[in-house]
Amino acid sequence: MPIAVPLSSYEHVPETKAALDWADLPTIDLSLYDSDRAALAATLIDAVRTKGFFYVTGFGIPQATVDRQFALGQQFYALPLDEKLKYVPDLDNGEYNGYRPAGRRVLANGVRDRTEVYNIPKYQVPQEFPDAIAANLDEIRDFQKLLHDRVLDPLLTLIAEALELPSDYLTNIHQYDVRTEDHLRYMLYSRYTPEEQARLLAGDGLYSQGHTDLGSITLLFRQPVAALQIKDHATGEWKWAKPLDASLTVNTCDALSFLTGNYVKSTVHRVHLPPPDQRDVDRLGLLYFARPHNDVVLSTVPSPRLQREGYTQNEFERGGVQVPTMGEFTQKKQTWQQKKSEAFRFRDGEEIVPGFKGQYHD
Ligand SMILES: O=C(O)CCC(=O)C(=O)O
Ligand SMILES: [Fe+2]
Repeated sequence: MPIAVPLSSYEHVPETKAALDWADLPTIDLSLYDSDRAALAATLIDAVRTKGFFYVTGFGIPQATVDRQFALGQQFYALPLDEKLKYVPDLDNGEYNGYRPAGRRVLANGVRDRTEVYNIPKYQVPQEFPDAIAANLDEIRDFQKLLHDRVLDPLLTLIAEALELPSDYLTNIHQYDVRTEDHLRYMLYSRYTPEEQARLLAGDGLYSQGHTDLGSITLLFRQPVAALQIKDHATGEWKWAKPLDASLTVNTCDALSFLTGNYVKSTVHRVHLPPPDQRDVDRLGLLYFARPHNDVVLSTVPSPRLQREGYTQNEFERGGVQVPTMGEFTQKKQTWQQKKSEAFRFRDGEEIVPGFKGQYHD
């Protein structure tokens, strides 16, 4: 019987004083969901068309609840490596729930990555947990459910309404009570040595290469260590995503782009070495990856708005190839992105499924 472990409260590091080129991102204030739905839907659809990243505020989850999740993540990463290694899934074959140790990727100038990932799926997926997590599992489940109820369902409803689909069209294929590939993630980017930092900065300076996420929507909790950068769809410029109080940073991803005939963009983003005043801290992230049900075929949805605007086919349909299901696409892309690499930009440009290539983005 696991013993409940008292969690120290999580201390966020101070914000950077560096003058960075911040992205100008729209905000969706979900406290207006009941009073100003149509305006919110219009702002949101424009955001996911033109920016791909946006802030969400007013979702009604107290910061203390969020900070408990950061504390749990911190507690997990404080476990001895041997203990964490007991929870590594078959990463080379696309399994991802559990622990992914650092050092599987080669970054600029041969530096090995220092990024650890721990993924916790929804309750339907069997998983073994270390005591520190098992003792707090009810709270983690409640948090996953809260994210569905307070954030994902409203956002998916707004997107469906903007596309002139039935309001529940997208929530019906993203149900909390259906087993899916959704997961909560604690992610730790440990600091690099000064010598490694210099080697990274002599190259592209990146912790992780420009990429898109594979599901429908990714939720990223406020992370005071500046590192996330996003690529502006219109100008192609990279900008820093500013940590904004009491907010989520949200991006739309591959599956939602497929489902909307590429009307919604799959946002390109990357993680850069933080500015000098935050370079020597360990950066802990808290994320939730939402994905449609595994049996959903990723074909363009019958939206009057998409039909009017001429977005009736995604890359699979245009290419006349078989349209994958979410389950097939997940397994293939996870396998592509998780393979242990011995070289920088391993497998760049490789076809993941007919009609879709795995790419790093500059
Ligand atoms: O750490 C971040 O800010 C983003 C992480 C990310 O892009 C990912 O895990 O897919
Ligand atoms: Fe990502």
